[in-house]
Amino acid sequence: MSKIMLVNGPNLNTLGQREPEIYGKTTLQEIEQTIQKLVESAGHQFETIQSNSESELVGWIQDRRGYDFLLINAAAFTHTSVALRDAISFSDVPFIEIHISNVYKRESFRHHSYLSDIAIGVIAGMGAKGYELATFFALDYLNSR
Ligand code: CA2
Repeated sequence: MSKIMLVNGPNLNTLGQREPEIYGKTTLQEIEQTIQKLVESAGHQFETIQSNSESELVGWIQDRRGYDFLLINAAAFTHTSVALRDAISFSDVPFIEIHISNVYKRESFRHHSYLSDIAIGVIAGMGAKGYELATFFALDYLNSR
């Protein structure tokens, strides 16, 4: 049995409430429930966190030992946080970077990510479905280890 962690960064707790033309209408709770079902029905363990605090996310990634795969939408911290990059890098856990919107169609400051070059892969622009696609990849990856 493997352990898959879903991590969501700042403001994603308000998903579904504002800017539905960019982020859709699905709430974070709905996303978490969908991913939990996918992971648990494949026989793996699931844990999730959302935080608006960079320090809390770094601490959480440092403290949780024994997880096998990370699914992360670091939201705005994707474009700003060397600290989050270092924490993920030191944890040495394979991960997929997820973005609901297509960041490359948006402002240029969203085009750079501190995570992409150390991720297994990146999913962007597929809405909330991107979380499911990343989970299918993670399950396949863990099964073929
Ligand atoms: O597209 C994504 O998933 C992002 O990671 C979302 C971040 C943004 O800073 C990244 O560039 C791309 C923003 C998350 C804000 O969440 C909201 C939720 C509801 C309404 C408005 C924003």
